[in-house]
Amino acid sequence: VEASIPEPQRQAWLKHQITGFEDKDDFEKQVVRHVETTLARSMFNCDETAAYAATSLAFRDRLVIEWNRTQQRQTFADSKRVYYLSLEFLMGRALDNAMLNIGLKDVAQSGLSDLGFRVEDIIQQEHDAALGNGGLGRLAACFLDSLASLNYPAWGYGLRYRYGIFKQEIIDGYQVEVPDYWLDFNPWEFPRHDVTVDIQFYGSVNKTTDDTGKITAHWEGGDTVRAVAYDVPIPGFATPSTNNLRLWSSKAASGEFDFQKFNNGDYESSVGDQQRAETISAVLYPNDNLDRGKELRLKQQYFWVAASLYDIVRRFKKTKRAWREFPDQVAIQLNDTHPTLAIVELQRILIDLEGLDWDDAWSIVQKTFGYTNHTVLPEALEKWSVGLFQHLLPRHLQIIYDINMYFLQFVERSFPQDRDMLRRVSIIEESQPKMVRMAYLAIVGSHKVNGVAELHSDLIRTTIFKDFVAIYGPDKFVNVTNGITPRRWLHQANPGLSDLIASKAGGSEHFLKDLTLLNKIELSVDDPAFRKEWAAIKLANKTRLADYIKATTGVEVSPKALFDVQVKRIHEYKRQQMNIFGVIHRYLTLKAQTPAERKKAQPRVNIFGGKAAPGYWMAKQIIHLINSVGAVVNNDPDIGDALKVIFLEDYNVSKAEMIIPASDLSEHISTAGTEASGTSNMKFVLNGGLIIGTCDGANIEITREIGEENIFLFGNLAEDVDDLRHNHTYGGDHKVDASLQKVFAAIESGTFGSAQDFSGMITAVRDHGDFYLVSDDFHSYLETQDLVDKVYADQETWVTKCITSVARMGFFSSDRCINEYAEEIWNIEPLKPESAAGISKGE
Ligand code: 9GP
Repeated sequence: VEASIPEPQRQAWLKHQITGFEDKDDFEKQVVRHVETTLARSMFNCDETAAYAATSLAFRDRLVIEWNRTQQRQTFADSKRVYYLSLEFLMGRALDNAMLNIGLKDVAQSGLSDLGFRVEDIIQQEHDAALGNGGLGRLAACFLDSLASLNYPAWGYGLRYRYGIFKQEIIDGYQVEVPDYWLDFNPWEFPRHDVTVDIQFYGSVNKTTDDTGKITAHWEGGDTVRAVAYDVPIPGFATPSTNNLRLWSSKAASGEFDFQKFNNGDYESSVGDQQRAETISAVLYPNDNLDRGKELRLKQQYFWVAASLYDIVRRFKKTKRAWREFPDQVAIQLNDTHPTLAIVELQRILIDLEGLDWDDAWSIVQKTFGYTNHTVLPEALEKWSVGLFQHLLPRHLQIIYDINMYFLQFVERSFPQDRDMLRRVSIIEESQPKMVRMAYLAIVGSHKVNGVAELHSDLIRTTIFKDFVAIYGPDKFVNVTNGITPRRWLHQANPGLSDLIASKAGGSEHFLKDLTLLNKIELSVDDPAFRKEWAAIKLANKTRLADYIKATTGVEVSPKALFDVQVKRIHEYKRQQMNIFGVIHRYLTLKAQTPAERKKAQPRVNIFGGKAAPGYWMAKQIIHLINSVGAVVNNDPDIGDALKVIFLEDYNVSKAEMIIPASDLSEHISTAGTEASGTSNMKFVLNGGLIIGTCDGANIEITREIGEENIFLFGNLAEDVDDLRHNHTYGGDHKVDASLQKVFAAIESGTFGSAQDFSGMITAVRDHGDFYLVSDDFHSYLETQDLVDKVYADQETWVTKCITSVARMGFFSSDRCINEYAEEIWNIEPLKPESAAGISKGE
């Protein structure tokens, strides 16, 4: 029964409409109130943590008011919404973002100063919300920012992991994983203990036939786990629109604990059900671009999509529309294959629970879903064994078999007698054991499939999904090149540069909403005052990072050196190994020089950061080598400032906000054809750094936008990769470049500690086929790095390149990207705050 205030009493409610603080005085009042009442403290024991909590709560109050209004507006407008299903949302910190998006950071700054705090220190108190691994999760977070900023009616759905991605410590040069207790205090979420869904697992299927001969399946028995909603408000920039991110947490459906067992003295197992249930949302799987096929992961996926769909369907049913109108009201985007079960779950709801015919239901399903593919790496493409499915989700497996049967019959009609085609495209792989191919299921169940950069979209059309293009025609496969939110990645991360740009590009409210306005700064490229300020901002950002490096690693680096940065997940395909081999080559070259020659060399600081999946042995070896090289180089008196090698511990979103603005050169050097897009490449260029990169992912479009003369490209092309690999293994002509051999010799002679520790990295290149083509690209990598040194020596040219590049980065806003999704895939319209009127019917 919906609670609603009777008409005569509404006046009293309206009279007391709450508003958030508007000015400094109001803000201070709210902070003091929260310190004294919500936190039960006083000015005598208000430390920075308490001040952070109270400030967040003051901002949260404001957000919640707008958030309620936005939800009411959306419900009242009753227009189509998009639901973004992502197993990862790498949100980072919320307070700074809320201050800037609402536009009251200066109020907070002076208010906090009155109360005895510095806003920068308060912001630093917040723990990152690290519910993601890398680019995929951060993209989802940028999309939420754009959806709210552009006023789209949109919800995100994810899991509320009790432990996000692990915290990385470096001990004796090795990565050590430590749990991330991020939920200790989190003012940004609202538990909705009244919004729960019971989710079924295991059990069996019974079929019954009614008088008309209609067969209905009943999924019975098994276990039930309860999903509890936690809502996170997502503020738009310079708009009151505040969207919702709903994260599900698991708990036992059967109550807190088994009283019977407890009374019998069996204390441990009395809480067993509760613990088992909570395990589902306990941890984020720490793999980036790797699928391991674990049962708990499949459980997480079903738990999350079933709860989300229940919620979406419940909301739709309140509108009392006919089912066929579902796709006019609901668009669901699958962020990678992780939520693909949603396709099966919706079909199950429609046929088993709502009694629709298969065909009617399936047509609704296909019109509702869109699928984004984020990788072509085979090890990242999800497959689940049929046996596991049968055990965990028996009814879903039956539906998958039916989906596959109808799909293969459809294929057979267009490609009669082409048995090999049927085998190739079947959702069920006829292997031992049989596997369900989730990407194929996602394609078959969606009306659009998109890649995330032009090269990647071309590759999926011509390689992994080629047969599906032949089956469905080319229109189903589209490209939407990724983007980043300039609010976090420029305005928040680099306020100095943001303000300078704003002074030329029509003010921050304008250019941060329409990033193409960046092109206005190209007019100032020759303006000496502008250039001077530009360089000063970069130097200040580098100095800040240098201080941080000194404080955390003890190594002193000169802000005048060229800062060369590679921060991202550690992965062989991203080729941090090639980077560190290049650093070793530089070290050996410097060592062979006279002191006078060394003095002339361009000083560099090579900065690395990134986590290795705990079970990824080679990635951990790469981290160890970087640290071992650093230990030698940084302490070699011959070298001094000419070269420093730094590994920054525990790379995450808030550290990225500090590191990226301080970069002169960043490395995006994946083997061509392996990095679907990359998004940090966009962040670095937007912050006035140049990039060295391969012709891969979005590097190609960045080059197209900023001009070839402003990027350092090198290496083999994607189209040549297969042949090169083939030749390595079968051609007998795999020669390792002479300078790389010298690098290997130095490692093997023990220059950086026990050679054995790094033998895997060397043999992978020299003896095991060099799958990632390090040896093939090494020479042109070194040449290009030499070119970087030369160009950097001429600071005037360098600064011109940086300014010009930033001016041309407008295309890479996630706003552009979201507008493309809205138009080409979701068919949704923004809902501007002014257009709404009326009172809510309740969400
Ligand atoms: O590896 C891609 C990365 O290139 C891309 O930028 C990101 C967002 O589209 O997705 C990553 N893919 C995955 O993490 C797994 O598919």
